Amino acid sequence: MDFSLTEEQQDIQKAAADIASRLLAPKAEERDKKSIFPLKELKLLAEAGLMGISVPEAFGGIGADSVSYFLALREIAKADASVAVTVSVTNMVGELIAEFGSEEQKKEHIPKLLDGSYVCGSFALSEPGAGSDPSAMRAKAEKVDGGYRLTGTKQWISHGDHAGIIIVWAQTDPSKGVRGLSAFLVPKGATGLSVGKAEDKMGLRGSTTVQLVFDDVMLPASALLGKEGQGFKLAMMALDGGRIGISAQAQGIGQAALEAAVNYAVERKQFDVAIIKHQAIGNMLADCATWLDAAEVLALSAAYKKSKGLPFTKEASMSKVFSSEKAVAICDAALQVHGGYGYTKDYEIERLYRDVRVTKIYEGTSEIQRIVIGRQLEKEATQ
Ligand code: COS
Repeated sequence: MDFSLTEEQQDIQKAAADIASRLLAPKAEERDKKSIFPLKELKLLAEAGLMGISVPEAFGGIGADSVSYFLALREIAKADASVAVTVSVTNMVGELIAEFGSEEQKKEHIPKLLDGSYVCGSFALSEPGAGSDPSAMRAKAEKVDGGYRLTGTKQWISHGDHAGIIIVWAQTDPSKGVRGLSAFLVPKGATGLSVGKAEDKMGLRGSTTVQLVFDDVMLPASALLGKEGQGFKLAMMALDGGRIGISAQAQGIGQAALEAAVNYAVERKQFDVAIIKHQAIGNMLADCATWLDAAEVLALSAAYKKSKGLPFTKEASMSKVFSSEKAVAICDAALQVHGGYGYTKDYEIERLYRDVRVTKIYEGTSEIQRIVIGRQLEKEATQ
């Protein structure tokens, strides 16, 4: 595999880094402290074309490859992980509609997702009793005259209260388990849709996470995304790509943590020398830098395969589990390097430490990623 970046990939990374450092980083701390959703910032990102980086140009996206997407998202996450989660999910929603939507669905929704009119898109798969196991899903979409009646409750929905369009998964044939799931496009403000509990989260406090309640929401037949019963595959395919996004997010947070720790360690003196000269600290930072480089290689491998249309399920899960677990370890080490100061809200590392933790949980826990990787190994050995 050739790891050199094309001119386009470098340009997109530079543009994202520039926007992230100018427009996102300066107020990331304030958004975290006051739990401010980044409405203004998302609009600016949409204007810069960064809400649909890998959505095909034919639908108004940049049409960049997954490597560019990974690089840009990592820059955004480095500045503010709360913004990155919204960019990542919106890109995932745009890609899914571009790949499986009807012509009308594409024309109707993708431009509004990308130009900021929808603010963002949401992905409503999880439920109070169905997180890692989508087969336990209770939401159902019953066929009625002219369409479907949707009922159920979705949980842990990133920015579900702001999204102009939500992809909602529901059972259309409960007797078939995951093979009876279907996906629907539900617009914000649909009659019967309400926003329930907003989670009071440990991190990513500049982003909202809500419950969505669907109480007899009537959907036209044209709201079905893909075919009936295809919902689980759509979700799994989207999550494969989404996991590259979470790798980017984890690595961006990890990079910010390492930079903060190195800067602190060269400034802070104890026993008459900068603490980076103490081997215990230098070694910790060395491990962090090594993990970040290794995580990058895994993510580039997954993104490269996705761009080339090659299978990348295993690589995406490897990248997600490694990036998130190492990023959590990096933030822990970086906080340790800051000593008591790192435990206060005066230093950025305190926010990074909180923000990073969820990367081991959402879009498939570390435990689920290992299941996926194990199954792929079995498949490779037996096919
Ligand atoms: N891409 C395309 N299709 C896939 C797929 C993928 N990555 N993974 C599974 N499928 C297909 C299978 O090929 C199978 O197709 P057939 O019906 O043609 O046989 C079907 O989906 C069912 O697959 P499988 O039997 O593997 O389903 P399981 O219920 O055993 O799935 C795991 C198990 C753990 C892989 C799945 O439930 C999972 O990923 N769970 C985590 C969900 C998650 O990430 N939740 C967080 C929500 S978003 S914050």
